[in-house]
Amino acid sequence: SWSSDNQKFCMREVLDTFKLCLSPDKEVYLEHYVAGWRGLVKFLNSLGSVFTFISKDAVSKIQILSNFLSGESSSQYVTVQSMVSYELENQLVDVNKTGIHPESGCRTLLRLHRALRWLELFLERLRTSDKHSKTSVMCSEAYNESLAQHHPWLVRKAAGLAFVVLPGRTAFFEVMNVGPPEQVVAVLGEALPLILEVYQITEDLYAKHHLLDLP
Ligand code: 1PX
Repeated sequence: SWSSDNQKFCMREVLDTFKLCLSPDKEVYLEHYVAGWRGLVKFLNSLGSVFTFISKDAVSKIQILSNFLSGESSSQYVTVQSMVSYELENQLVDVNKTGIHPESGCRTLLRLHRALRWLELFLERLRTSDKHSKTSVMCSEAYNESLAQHHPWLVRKAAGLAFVVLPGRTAFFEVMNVGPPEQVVAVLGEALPLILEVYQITEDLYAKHHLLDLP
């Protein structure tokens, strides 16, 4: 996400990572999923320290999944599908909500999966916005429709305060570093269907295995 020549962040590269997530038979590669989030966190960090409490949580989840990816059972963590089968078959998931296995891959990925829904809603708003639209409004609408439903009051409050200081649309597009607004719109239009597909495949998989409300 940081191009080597000028060391500037580029959102196009991050969004491309999500395209790499889908295997030919529509499984979701965990490695690219995690890499996509890593890129998004870099972007978030470049927006300022107000967002640190958000990026810290994302980083800790990325770290948990990275540890599985490079751990002794790494071959079980190639795709989200293989992770779910492996963790369920080996009773590594807190399905009975007894507090064991608080850091399973399944529950950790679920948090990022819910955040991916926020991302999709936010990017869709950005894509269809005009120069008078406010990023803070787009962001909080997307949040209220998705992640907020899983967060306690205090987190919602803190998130709301952070959204207020988001840069305006013009500055935001500049930080994305994909070119003029028309180019941003085109890049978003290309990436969104892929993000949506990754989201939907994960959602269906989790629904099938009754994993959508893992503690
Ligand atoms: C072109 C635009 C790109 C924007 C990229 C921004 C990347 C944002 C990354 C956000 C990742 C958030 C992950 C949150 C996971 C979560 O829900 N964690 C909670 C539950 O975890 P637990 O382990 O306790 O069950 C945790 O409580 C979260 C705490 C931190 C607050 C989360 C607020 C999320 C707001 C999401 C919107 C980010 C705003 C970015 C503005 C651009």
